[in-house]
Amino acid sequence: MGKILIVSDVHGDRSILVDILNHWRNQVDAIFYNGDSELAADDSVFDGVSTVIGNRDSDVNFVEARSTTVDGVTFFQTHGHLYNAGDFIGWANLTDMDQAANEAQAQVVLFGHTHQAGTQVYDHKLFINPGSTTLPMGEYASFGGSYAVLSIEPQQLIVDFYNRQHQELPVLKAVVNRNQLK
Ligand SMILES: [Mn+2]
Repeated sequence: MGKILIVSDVHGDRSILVDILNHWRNQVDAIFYNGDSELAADDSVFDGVSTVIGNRDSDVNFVEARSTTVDGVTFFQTHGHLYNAGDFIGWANLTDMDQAANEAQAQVVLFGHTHQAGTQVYDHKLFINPGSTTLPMGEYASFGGSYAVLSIEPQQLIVDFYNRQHQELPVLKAVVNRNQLK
């Protein structure tokens, strides 16, 4: 069973990223950071971390998107602005990311950009936005910032969300049967 840490949109708040990584590094098999760090791509905080570029990142050494397979699950990771994720009424516009995820043959899409924590199953894929650690928006902004941990189980994918104090946010928890996914 694999565990994946997912963080996004720290917007220069390097210390919370260090804190989250220190808390989880030895408990997870992979770490995804979904953009808008406003840090350098070669910052040591990103050692062993899969990163992508956000609309507020100036370092062109960040890549636009990645597809990565962990424990038999293929992930499509991108910030979201290059796929119009922010053109939405509600949580996020998923259609353009969905098309790219089809090309990557991904089962899970990881993004950020909207700063709105949540999950959705759409077109047989699980979309996960961990929210922003630092500038949360939308329905769950009152939690003060969030990140997510995905557990890969044989029959299910389980997404748990946490606040900046590493306390679980049960209202955001999602359990998805893998037979719903491609
Ligand atoms: Mn952002």
